[in-house]
Amino acid sequence: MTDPLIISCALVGAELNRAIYPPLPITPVEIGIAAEEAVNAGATIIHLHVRDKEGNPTQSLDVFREASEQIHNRCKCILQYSTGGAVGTPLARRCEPLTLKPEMATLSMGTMNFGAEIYENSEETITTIAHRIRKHGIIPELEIFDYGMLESVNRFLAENIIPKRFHIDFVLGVPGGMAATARNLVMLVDRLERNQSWSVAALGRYQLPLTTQAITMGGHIRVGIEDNIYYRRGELAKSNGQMVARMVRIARELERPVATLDEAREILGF
Ligand code: KMH
Ligand code: ZN
Repeated sequence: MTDPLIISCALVGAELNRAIYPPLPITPVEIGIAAEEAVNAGATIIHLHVRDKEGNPTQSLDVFREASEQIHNRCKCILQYSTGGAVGTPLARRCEPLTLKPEMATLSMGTMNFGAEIYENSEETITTIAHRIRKHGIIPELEIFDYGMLESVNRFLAENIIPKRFHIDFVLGVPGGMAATARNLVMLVDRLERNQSWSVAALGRYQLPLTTQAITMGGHIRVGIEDNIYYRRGELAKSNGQMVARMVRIARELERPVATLDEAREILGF
């Protein structure tokens, strides 16, 4: 039987600003409110990036702590910290918030062009972040931007670098990574072990079709402003909650139940 659908919401990311998306949640209070809306709409995982007082991306432990408190005071969810941060964030800084021991954290599985920039995830970087994740008993979400990164997972597993329990997220449509096409998603999923939990996050206009495809394939989904600011062509999304609510409606039509928090924790192997 297909597992209930885990919906993850990526609230803010590191690449956007208010000139691009005016309602972007920036302060810990705004991030807390955005998380509450997303969770009330049906999300069980909040993928978390935070911003400093000027609105710039930061991996500051203090800001992660503040935002996490704001979220936990408002709603119950699995917090998933980003260890990717923004392109160019130094390794030590990327790891900093992990000492707060969130339930989940991301682990990007390879270096890539990221638009005009280079998103650095050398073997040393992956190994260092993976070590911290293991040390704190965090469940990693392996971020797969390209097919070769999926191939690397087995190598890092064999070398005992990444823990045995992990979730896989295919992030498709980054310029420099794998395109967000239906065929690519099928090809990636075909490479997985049968019981491996996976989700898809697709950028921009590909978010809606690829997440809908994942629902039909038995996978899980990530939506949210980090990946897509448009509700439909030419119309900015009102909020993260609005994006989650649409996927809940689609899942309902497709007769795929949406996971409760307990179900999500069980599926992810907590
Ligand atoms: N901001 C990207 C460079 C993650 O959250 O782990 C990296 C990213 C992945 O967003
Ligand atoms: Zn992210």
